[in-house]
This record gives sequence, C-alpha cells and structure tokens, in this order.
Amino acid sequence: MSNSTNLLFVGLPKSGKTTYLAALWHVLEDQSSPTRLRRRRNSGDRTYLNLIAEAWRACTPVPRTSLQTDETTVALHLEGDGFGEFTLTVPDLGGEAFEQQLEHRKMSAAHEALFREANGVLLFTHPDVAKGTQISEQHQIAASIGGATEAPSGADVHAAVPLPWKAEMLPTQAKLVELLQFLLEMVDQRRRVAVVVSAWDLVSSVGQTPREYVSGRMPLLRQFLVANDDVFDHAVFGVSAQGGAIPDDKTRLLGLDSLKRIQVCHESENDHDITKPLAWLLGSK
Ligand SMILES: Nc1nc2c(ncn2[C@@H]2O[C@H](COP(=O)(O)OP(=O)(O)O)[C@@H](O)[C@H]2O)c(=O)[nH]1
Ligand SMILES: [Mg+2]
Repeated sequence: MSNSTNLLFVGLPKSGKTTYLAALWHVLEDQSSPTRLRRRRNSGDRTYLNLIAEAWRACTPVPRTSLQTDETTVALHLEGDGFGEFTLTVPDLGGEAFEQQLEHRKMSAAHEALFREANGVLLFTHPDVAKGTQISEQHQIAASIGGATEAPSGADVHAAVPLPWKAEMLPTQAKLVELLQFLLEMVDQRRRVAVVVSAWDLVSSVGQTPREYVSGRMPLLRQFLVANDDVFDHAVFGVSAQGGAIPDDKTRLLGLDSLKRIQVCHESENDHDITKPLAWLLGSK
C-alpha cells in the first residue's frame, strides 16, 4: 500500500471547500495542464467527486454538503515530483459540523480522529465582500450587546433592542482561531496550515497579496498563526476555484478554457495550478 496522507479541509459553511475539491478533481481527471500533483490511478467510489466536478464544469452551484453527508471522505491517489506516490484523503465536511463545534465546544469522535490524523490543514475563508468586513461585524455585535452604538437616524427603534448573544455572532476570524485551537490541543507535531482565501476573483483587484489581505482583514487570525509558529507553519493562498461569481459571470466562465478559470495566488506569484496549496502542505516550498 502506498503511504497515506491525510489533509483536512477546515472552514465554516460556504467558505469554498466543495468548489475547491470539484475544481481539483476536474484538473486531476483532465490531466491536460501541468500540475505539481497528478492523479495516479482510479479506485474507490468517485460518484461524489464526479457529481461536484460536473456541476463545476457547468458553472452550476455545487451540491451542499450537510451534516447528513458529513462522512463524505474522498481518497485521491496522487503522485508528484519529489513526493512519490501517496493517497490523499480529504473529508468534505459540511461546515455545520464546525459551527456545532464552536457552539457546543464538543466534537464527534470521528471528527476528532480526522483532526488528529491530519498531516496538514487547508483553512478556508471566503472574503464575503457582499456581507461586509469584520468592521461591519463589529457594529453588529455592538448593536446586539446594546447601548454601545447609536441607532442611525431614521432607523427603526426596534433595531436597537438587544439580542441574546449566540456563538454564530462571533466574527469569522474569531471562529477560525477557535477551530485552530482545537487543533492546537490535539496535535503533538508541527503542522502546516494553508490558509485559502477562496473566491479570490472578488478581491484580487485590491492589489494585495493574500498574506497582506489576511493581515489587514483578519488580524487576529494572522497574529494567532504567527504567535504559534512553533506549532503552525502557515502560508496564505488566494484561490479562485470557480473563476468568478455564479450566476453573474456564468456566461463568461463557460466561454473560457475551464483550466484557465482557476487562479491561484501565492505571495506575488499567480498561476492556474490548484494543487499548489496541497503540494505546499506536503512539504514543497
Ligand atoms: N466568486 C467566486 N465565488 C466562489 C468561488 N468558489 C466558491 N464560490 C462561492 O462560494 C459559495 C460557497 O462555496 P462552497 O464550495 O459551496 O462552500 P462550502 O460550503 O465551504 O463547501 C458558493 O456560493 C460558491 O459559488 C470562486 O472561486 N469565486
Ligand atoms: Mg461544501
């Protein structure tokens, strides 16, 4: 048996995990573009991968992974220069499992095993430009605590009624730090963490590198990773797995060579190789 490498995709719901996996499977099957990692052979049940890759090619939304399909684990048989042959297992977990972890501070035994066995972690975060930044989230929190903010003139007076605090009100970066803390407690060796800012097409025009973007938008996450650099070795990638927004850019995307839809940005390097963050997790520069 070839050696098995377990990578864990971690991210809240709608952070781009399934889209990444779909684009990855398309590229590995297609084999027409040079990638750091390549597919070795077929085996196992690829129904789920084929389903999501099909949706990805057609620029239709990838199916939702929910708690019911929590156990969707895919095994990819890969090889790469300097990596040899290996099996990559990736559970495509519904982000809801992570949300429950945050809220109840508990995880299932199966989930815990995935964390412990992970050789590396892909931490997904969607820039969520439509929803605003952590600054608007701060306003929401202040409003929910009550009293701290002035109601904008003309606003509905009911909007100022304090809401009970819930874990879901945590800013995204605080949630991601919490998830990393679970990992911190469970691993006994240094781990690589590749932070993936998904939907990079939405923010690439700001002209920042992914690392600068995360430092500016998610300073707590960045500081946490830096402060724990004895445990976490991290890199930040901007990945546009879909290439644009769906349905708005669908027509344009369908007109493109599907492999050119994918953009991967690391520091100031740009390419189309979606396996790059995985190759980095496995030890490449
Ligand atoms: N603009 C843009 N949107 C994306 C991209 N990748 C994912 N999305 C959108 O982000 C949302 C969440 O993606 P999904 O892969 O389902 O996230 P998951 O819940 O973490 O598996 C969906 O609405 C996707 O269309 C991308 O590369 N560009
Ligand atoms: Mg999903």
